[in-house]
Amino acid sequence: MQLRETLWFDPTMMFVGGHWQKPGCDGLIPVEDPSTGEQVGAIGRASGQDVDLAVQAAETARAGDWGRMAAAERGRVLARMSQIVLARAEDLALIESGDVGKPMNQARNDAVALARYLEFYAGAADKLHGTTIPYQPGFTVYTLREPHGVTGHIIPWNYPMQILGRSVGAALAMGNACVLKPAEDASLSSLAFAAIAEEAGLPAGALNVVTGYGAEVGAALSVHPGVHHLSFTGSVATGRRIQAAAAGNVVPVTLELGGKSPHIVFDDVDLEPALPVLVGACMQAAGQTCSAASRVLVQRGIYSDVRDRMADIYARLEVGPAAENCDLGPLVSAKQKRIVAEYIELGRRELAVAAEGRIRDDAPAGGHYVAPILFADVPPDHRLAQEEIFGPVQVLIPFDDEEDAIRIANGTEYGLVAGVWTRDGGRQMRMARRLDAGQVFINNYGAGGGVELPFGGVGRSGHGREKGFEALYGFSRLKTVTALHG
Ligand code: TXE
Repeated sequence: MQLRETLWFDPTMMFVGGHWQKPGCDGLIPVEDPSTGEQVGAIGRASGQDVDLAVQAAETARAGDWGRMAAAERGRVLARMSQIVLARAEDLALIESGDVGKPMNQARNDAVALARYLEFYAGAADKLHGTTIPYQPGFTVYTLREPHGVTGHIIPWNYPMQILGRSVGAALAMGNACVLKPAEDASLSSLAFAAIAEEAGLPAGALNVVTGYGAEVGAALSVHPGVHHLSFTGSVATGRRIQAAAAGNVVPVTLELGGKSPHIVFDDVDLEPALPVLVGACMQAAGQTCSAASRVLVQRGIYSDVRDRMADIYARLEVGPAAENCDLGPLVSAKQKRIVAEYIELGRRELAVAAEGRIRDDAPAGGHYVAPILFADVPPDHRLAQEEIFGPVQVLIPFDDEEDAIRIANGTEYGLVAGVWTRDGGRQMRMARRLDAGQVFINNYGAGGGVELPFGGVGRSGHGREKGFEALYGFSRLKTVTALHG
């Protein structure tokens, strides 16, 4: 089925104050099919004035029906949204797959994950509350957990449904009114989400979706004085800009900025179940994953065995059009392909290639396909072992012992996720404590899974936590009430 036929809303409209409206300026942004490189549609190109309208609509919602709604009722609306997402999961998967180039099986997972986020936050909406605090005689002191007000959400193109689920889902559960700015490369699922919110009866203005370029719409949203909290997932460079903008208005900001996450494989591990996870944790979404395990650190005694067995897996990896259940689809854009290709060229010049996957013969010539590649014996300070590539590129690094592994694993600017593979219980605990990362997996890896699990980084990977119950603290503020009653 064609992408265009799957859309049940007009993608050139933005969703503001409960209405589908044409952005103020006349421009459109082309929608490209990454599998063919062909234009398959267009979205609206909003401006700073449209952001103003969206923020005003959000403010009106929070002063009105949405702001007055009981927490349990907010939860019911989110639950209805979750059910509609599930009912429309196949359409959502087709939309996402066509828009960002994700194989259908992975896009289906994203749709189900979005439903699960909404389900989780539906149940959590009336569970977070304040406390009473013992103070001096004659006083009653308690805290109130309140929404920030208007929250701004700027999201990237790699997992739009999952990221809006964890971010907007939690913000709505706490009673905030949201303005969502999806990436210009991947706005269709956010617009579909707006249509679902409308169908579920979310009060007008509680969710506003404004499509457009980062430098126009994203920048306007991040400096807007009517926004009380900003949540951003994307590059470090843009994250810095958003943090600086948030500083101007003195509003809190949650930043999730990617990583260079390590898998650390000790020589006591059962390799058979570990190997496909080591590879899959980087090939998911063709490596365009913030938590991609792009560095594989292997203890020297088993290093050559792991390298050879990973090479066997790589030789079977197939890259193909997104409409199919290939291991990898195309990258999202020509720009992303260019960035990744430059890293691969650098690696070919300076490093040893351990293995490569294959682009299928039927992959259309105009698509943004990149064959996965594994580099061996990579010095830990090499650019390919330090910089986020955001493509299907993994590096193998040998290490001697625990101390060496910690030094290498913690030796980048990032700290999002880490995987530790060992049967030694003491070592598992020591490593989990010493790794600079927001999340550590022991004998498994799957940062995308588990909506219950708090997620976020340290260092250049950002700060603040999304997902799980923890996100609700971030999307709310605490008020202390001190009453003197004699
Ligand atoms: O990111 P940007 P890009 C990394 C990854 C990738 C690189 C570049 O390494 O190769 O970033 O990707 C909006 N003010 N990640 O250029 O620019 C933009 O419209 C406000 C990691 O796509 O950060 C989009 O909605 N907003 C990451 C969002 O920011 C602005 C996921 C992300 O775009 C803006 C994506 C501005 N001045 C890329 N400029 C992860 N953590 O998973 C852009 N935007």
